[in-house]
Amino acid sequence: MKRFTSLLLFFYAINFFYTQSWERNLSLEKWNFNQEGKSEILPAKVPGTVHTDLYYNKKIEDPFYSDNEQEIQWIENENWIYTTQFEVSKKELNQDHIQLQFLGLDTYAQVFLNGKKILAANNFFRTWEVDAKKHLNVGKNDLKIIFNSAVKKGKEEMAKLPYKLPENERVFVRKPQYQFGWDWGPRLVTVGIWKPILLKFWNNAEIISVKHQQKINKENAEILFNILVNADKTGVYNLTINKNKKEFQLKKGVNSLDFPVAITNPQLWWTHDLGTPNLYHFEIALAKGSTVLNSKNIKIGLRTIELVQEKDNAGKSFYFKLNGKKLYAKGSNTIPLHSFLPTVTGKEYEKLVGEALFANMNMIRVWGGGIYEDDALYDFCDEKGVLVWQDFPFACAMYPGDKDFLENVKKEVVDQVTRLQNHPSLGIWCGNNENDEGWHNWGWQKQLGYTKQDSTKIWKDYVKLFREIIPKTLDSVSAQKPIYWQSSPSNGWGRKQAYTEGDVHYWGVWWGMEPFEKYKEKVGRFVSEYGFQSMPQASTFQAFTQNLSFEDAGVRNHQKHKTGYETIRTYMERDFPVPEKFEDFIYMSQLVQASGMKIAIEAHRTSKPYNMGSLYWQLNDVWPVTSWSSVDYFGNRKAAHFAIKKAFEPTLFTVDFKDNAYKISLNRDDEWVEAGQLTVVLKDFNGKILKNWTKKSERKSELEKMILQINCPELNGFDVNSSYLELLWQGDKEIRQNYFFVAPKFLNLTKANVQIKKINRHSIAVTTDKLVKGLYLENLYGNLSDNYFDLGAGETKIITAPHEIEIKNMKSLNDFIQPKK
Ligand code: BMA
Repeated sequence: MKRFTSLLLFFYAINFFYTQSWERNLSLEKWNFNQEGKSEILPAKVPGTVHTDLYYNKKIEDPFYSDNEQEIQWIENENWIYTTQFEVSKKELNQDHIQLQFLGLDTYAQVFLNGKKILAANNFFRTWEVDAKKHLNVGKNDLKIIFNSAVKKGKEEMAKLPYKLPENERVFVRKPQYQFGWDWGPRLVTVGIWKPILLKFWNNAEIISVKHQQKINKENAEILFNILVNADKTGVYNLTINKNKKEFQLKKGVNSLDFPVAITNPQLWWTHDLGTPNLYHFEIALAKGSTVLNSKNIKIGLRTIELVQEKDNAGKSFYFKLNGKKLYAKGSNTIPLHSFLPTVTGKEYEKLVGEALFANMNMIRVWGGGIYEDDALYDFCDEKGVLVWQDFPFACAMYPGDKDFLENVKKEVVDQVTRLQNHPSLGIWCGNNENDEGWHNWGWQKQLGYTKQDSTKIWKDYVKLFREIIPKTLDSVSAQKPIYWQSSPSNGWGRKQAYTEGDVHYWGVWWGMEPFEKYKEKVGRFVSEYGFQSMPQASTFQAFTQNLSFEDAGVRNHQKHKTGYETIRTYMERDFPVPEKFEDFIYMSQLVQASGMKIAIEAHRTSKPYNMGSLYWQLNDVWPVTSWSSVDYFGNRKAAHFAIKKAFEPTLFTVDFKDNAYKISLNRDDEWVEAGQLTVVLKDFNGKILKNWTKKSERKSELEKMILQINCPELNGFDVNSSYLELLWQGDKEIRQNYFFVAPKFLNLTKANVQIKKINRHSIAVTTDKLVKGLYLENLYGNLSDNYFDLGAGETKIITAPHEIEIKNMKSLNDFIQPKK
């Protein structure tokens, strides 16, 4: 972050000398804060939050530790004042235009410059710009921001309505909804300056925004830039885009300039699995004569994207076409990276996208209870070829429909769509998360005692917001028509249509307590959520408690689902041994989650093209917690993450047991295979080969031709509890997978002698004398290339890591299973 800041400073300095516009980052000044009505003034970190500031000043304990969360709820009801003093030079004050730009204020902020109120902000997601010149002095200037309690504001608004909207005051407040508490996150309703404050100087004219449209043909493409320029003086100006230069006669005020740029031999932007995510870099400079006034850099990816919904026998398709090619979406849902967003650095976004890539994902869904993400997230997705499904930040509730609220949302949409629309990774915008499903399926009308009139009004407000205001504003701001989907999911998981059209959040597993096997039946056209919780590794628990026990207040507080631990236990009992010790229970909970995710993803992928997308819930965490994540708060990959990676591989085996036979087939994203051989070996746990089957294909052939069927009588005489199938594909690639006939708790596993040999600092070789299942290697220094894997007797597996490997502990399912006599 530091390096980033100095780079920024360097950039500002360059701008200062060569252009007529520059910015100063006021976040770098010395800031103080205090609680309104209290005299103690403390240093503050900007950007930041009041919670982190109180913590850095030792006024509160670590909000994430144990159940400290409960102790610090008072903060949300107070008002907080942030102040700074900054110098302005004579030269600076001589500039024609000086503006204060607030890139993110959380949320109800009254801003005073030298005692004059210059802004009343009321939306976390908006950016604010104020003419400051007339209020500034040469020398010292005072900036003061009073943050009013968002909770109190929300409650005031709530009291104005004759009915109660689900959920609580959060729906009245344009602020990340997860901060009010979620089933994986604490309630930490912050206030503060969450993004930098800039002091901008410009003369003559400045670029306000850059949008673009694309026309792509085989041999050439055209990018039609649309650039908004605010000119202060009429006259002739010129715009340069890379090497292309054009003159424009500008009028005073806002000018909309079109600037086509031709591209020969266009290289398209693809997701990483379908091709290369090619990007074109453009520098756009506005000049008067030879003086550059203002410049902007953007990266553009040439691509088309469609959401195909065609009627078919079952209902309606739901899939994306990227550059005319069908895309099977493999991915996850992301939530914000932290409860305190300003602590998140670019590096962490890089890691998040890195984990998506590690697990073979080509899409992430930025979920509606969070935020419009940081530029860094979309930049990495552009670069790495990952599509983004972006929800507008509304979730699991109904929202008000008064004029002020709607107007506020409209402006928010303008700001955010303007900021994000050039990213090739941004594939689809979605109105909200589960509001529609909630309204039609969660019984709010009854619970909250609505009259018919109330219901009509609330639904009308929904329609207005999500079917009119948001899509219309989105369209009007976008240079190219974007894809808009009104709500995710389109139908609740209890309804038939959920599986025949649109997208579905299938929560029969977990919420409905249905067995994992149900994943095979409940396959929708595009499953945009499904998931199962697991506990994070012991070291993550140790970050917030010293007492690893279910009775511990911290352990309880770091599980936000009412029956979370019981649900994990119930599923564990079905298929796995249930260990006594807390740390072993953690390990087993991860295997349970991994097995569920494997079943789900395989069910989805084998249903292709009926199903064309599988986004599990959820990739990451906002704090250390037991949740549905596959990577914990500290970045540790859970067992599920490795299982997901394998299930999302471009080629995988699937085994279908039907009509007394095992059908073994290859599943590939491209629907055919090169010449190769399929081998199935029946082995016992000591590595003895009991039987084998092969199928050869001489030529490139369709997948259907590569199915190997083993009829049950062929397995007669073998013990299914003590043997397994080793599946091997040798073709363009070599792929190996194991298939077990029974659930882990029925396997006759025995103690194995696992040996680890260090090859060098970054790699080890693992061997075993007997089949070892779910082998967990606890590395002192972080994630490994594989973990929680099975290893057959006599096999060797090489494990690598970019950092040091030092295995301090091992666990496997073998440790927990008593062999049947
Ligand atoms: C989904 C999400 C979240 C929630 C998750 C787990 O439906 O949209 O609201 O955290 O379920 O319950």
